[in-house]
Amino acid sequence: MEGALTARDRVGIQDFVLLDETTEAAFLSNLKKRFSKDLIYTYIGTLLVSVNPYKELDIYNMKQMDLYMGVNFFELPPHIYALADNAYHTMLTEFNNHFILISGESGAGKTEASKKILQYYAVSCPSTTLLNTVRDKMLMSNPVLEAFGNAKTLKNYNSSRFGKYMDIQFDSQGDAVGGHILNYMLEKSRVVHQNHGERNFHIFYQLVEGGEEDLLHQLGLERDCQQYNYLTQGECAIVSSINDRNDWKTVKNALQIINIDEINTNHLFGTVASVLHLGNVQFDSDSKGHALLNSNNSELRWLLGVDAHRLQEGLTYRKIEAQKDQVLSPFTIDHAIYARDALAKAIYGQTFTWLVNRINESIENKDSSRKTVIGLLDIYGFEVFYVNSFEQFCINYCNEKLQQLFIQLTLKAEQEEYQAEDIEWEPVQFFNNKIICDLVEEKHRGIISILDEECLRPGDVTDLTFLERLEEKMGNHPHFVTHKLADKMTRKTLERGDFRLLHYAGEVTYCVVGKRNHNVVTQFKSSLLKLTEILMAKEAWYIRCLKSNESKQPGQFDEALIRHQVKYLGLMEHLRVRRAGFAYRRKYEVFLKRYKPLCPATWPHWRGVPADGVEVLVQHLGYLPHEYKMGRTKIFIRHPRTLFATEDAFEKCKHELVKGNYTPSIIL
Ligand code: AD9
Ligand code: MG
Repeated sequence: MEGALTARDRVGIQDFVLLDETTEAAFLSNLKKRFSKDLIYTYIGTLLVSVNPYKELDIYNMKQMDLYMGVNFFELPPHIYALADNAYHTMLTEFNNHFILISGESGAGKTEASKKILQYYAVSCPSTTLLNTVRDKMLMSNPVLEAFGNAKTLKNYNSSRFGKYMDIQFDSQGDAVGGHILNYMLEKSRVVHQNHGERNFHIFYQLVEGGEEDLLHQLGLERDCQQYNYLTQGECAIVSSINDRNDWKTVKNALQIINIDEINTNHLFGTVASVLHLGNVQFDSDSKGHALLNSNNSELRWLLGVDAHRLQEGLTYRKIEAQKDQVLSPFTIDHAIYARDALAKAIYGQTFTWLVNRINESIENKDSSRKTVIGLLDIYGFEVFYVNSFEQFCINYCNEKLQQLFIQLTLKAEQEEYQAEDIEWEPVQFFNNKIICDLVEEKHRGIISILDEECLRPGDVTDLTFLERLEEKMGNHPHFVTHKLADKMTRKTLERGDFRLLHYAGEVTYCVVGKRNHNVVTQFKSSLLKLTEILMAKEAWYIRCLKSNESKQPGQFDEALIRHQVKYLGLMEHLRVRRAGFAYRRKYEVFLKRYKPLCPATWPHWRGVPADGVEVLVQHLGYLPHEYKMGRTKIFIRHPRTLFATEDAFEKCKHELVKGNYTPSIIL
């Protein structure tokens, strides 16, 4: 009977912490119930779980933003705006730095989530005309970076092929006054090669499809993607759900807003066009097997600003320094193609870096006054393809690192803190993926170190000798499988030239052929290390994005797929820790300093030790014994509602204090 149904029956539970039982089945059933009502957000305490609806929902408008502004977290249904607002207000109250870690596999909704948060801050923070300009620039950096850094993959039609960490800077009034972007390893190989069903970076198609007639003429381009080798390998240059022409207009407009002038814009598109022309450069072979530029090649004249003769030489000869002389050694066709593609990748990579630098200049705040930041981390998600190469190895390693950070900051740190504070605690078991991070990155022993050693070792080093070294050193590792062991362990065969890693999120078979790009991976490792340090110095908020189905269909809840993600993201363990634990903790000194006006015994001064003052204060406020625990240095509050009620009382009292007619009394 519909009438007898409670809200809980109809729309499920808004916070998993309040579920009757913490089983996976109950978790999934709640998620499914909510998803069927288009309720894609659910909390686990202050962590937000989001399920990709694959359809536009009317929940991201101004009205909704207004609704969530300045409202306590649990007073309204779960929403990404609530999390953004809570992070913002905590930052203002405590004047410290925060970051929002958005994770989930490819296509789960991370980039969409990060855009929603940025939009929320752009609208909700106080504004002036000057600040509006900064905000517009920050917002407009998105379409530009997506055009140059995102592409259609089999997993996601707008897949981020670079990692992005963006700091939004706020002044002490809470105004968003500037920002800074760090970018991580762009998947440059896509410029020259795309798998079947995938595309190159969006900007190429946008330029060819949307570029104005005279611009195309000036750049020597035809309005036909099929003419360009670098655009046709995936055999899907035109995709019905991607509107390259409209996106071109958006990007052009965005470039103007972020102050890239006409000259630089022309150079930028000239470079993009050069890459397309370069991809069409063909080679013939002379009688000795040396590469020659194909006589039909008219492409070189379009490679802007470069002397055609020198370029031709560079693509067909290697320059060897012999004592004081330079000797030119001719390339074979294969070498020439390799050189051409390497040049195209380098040009595109440099262009992307230039673009990020220009965006940073345009959103930078030069004022030296102290600011606090909220960092948004949106990195390429875990992915498994039919063929997985060096790029997937780096992307999946990056996801291991973020999972490790999550574990360290939540499951591990949380439990260690209870121990350190002498809070009684029943430990929760969880899978710690440190073992996989170590397998990849450990000094002298990890895969990256072995790759480094192999690349520097003199003698006949090949992809297969690298694989042999891996087998020799890693053969017994529980998360590493070579073709020798494959049958025994997983009953799935491996090709010679492949190895398999058992990642936290699933098995991935990597092909080592052509891989040994040790400088890039070593740099990537150290940039991830730096990123971890940046994040560890801030207070964390989490959004865990779940992919609802593989076919990108609205309304489809693929239970097996979602169960798998819930498992590897550690959501059940997180729930157990949250449920048994305490949502908030504050140092006694900090808690007392803020809330002492709420109690006559602590206001205006408490003369004893802070812990006793806090005890007197919370007794006065009527906290029940199960709602809090007193640790060695901190008070632990079980549910955020208790803290929010205290905070509301404080706000009221602040108001009265300002009016000068306040006497501390029981408020809760
Ligand atoms: V990847 O690791 O960059 O390949 P993401 O970033 O996790 O991946 P993305 O945010 O790009 O995925 O989302 C994929 C697609 O799902 C989007 O293009 C939308 O079509 C769809 N999506 C994601 N989130 C939402 C949402 N909140 N509402 C509606 C959404 N559609
Ligand atoms: Mg993305």
